[in-house]
Amino acid sequence: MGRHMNDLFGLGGEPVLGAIFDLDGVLVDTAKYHYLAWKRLAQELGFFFTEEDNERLKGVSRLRSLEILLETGHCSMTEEEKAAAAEKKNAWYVEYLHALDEGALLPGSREYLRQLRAGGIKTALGSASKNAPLILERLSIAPFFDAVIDGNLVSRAKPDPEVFLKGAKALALSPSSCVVFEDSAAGIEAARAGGMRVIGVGRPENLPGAEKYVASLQELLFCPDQIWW
Ligand code: B16
Ligand code: MG
Repeated sequence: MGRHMNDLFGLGGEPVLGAIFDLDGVLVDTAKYHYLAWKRLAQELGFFFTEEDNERLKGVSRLRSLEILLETGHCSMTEEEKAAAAEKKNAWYVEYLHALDEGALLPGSREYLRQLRAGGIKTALGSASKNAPLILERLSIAPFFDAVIDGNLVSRAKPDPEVFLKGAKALALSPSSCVVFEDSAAGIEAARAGGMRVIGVGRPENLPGAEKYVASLQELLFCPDQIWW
């Protein structure tokens, strides 16, 4: 018997026709650059921001990240000061992104995208980052996406499902025929709220609610001769 297209995801059930990928933490490791920039801001504010503190910022919007940072350092700012501080952090982050090369792609990312597309699966990006276009371009992976929905196109941050619903719509697919790949708890909640299937990238204990978990996309790769269509 031939393989089912869901074998590309290791999922049973209804056929999956579209895959929506979170960017940071799923396809690419930009967390260290976010961390460097937030740590620099904390230093300016007079406190040390640890890597452990930084875990709380994953998948969270830029402004919310700043608020968490301020909470950590017991600092307060006016809305204007917050806007300026977030802009300053972003300028540093963008500066660090210039050092980004293909080595920042997480294991299996490029090959898995290639295999899905070869299998007729539509692909979209669903990221909170306003820097997603720059990152896709630096890593030469923009051509692997039929649609890119990022922080520039959404008004409600994850766990609101807006980013993924817009992704499914851009692919002209129903949410239930799409699977979302996420590395953050807020992202998993968002995908489920949108009626999508979810594969968690990371440990089940940190990411409740996904249908399946992988440590990286590499685990889902098929050998080319195993694809039947
Ligand atoms: P930016 P994702 C998220 O990307 C990051 O995980 C999160 O740490 C970051 O604060 C957020 O993007 C906003 O990013 O400051 O570049 O607009 O995981 O949703 O791809
Ligand atoms: Mg993420």
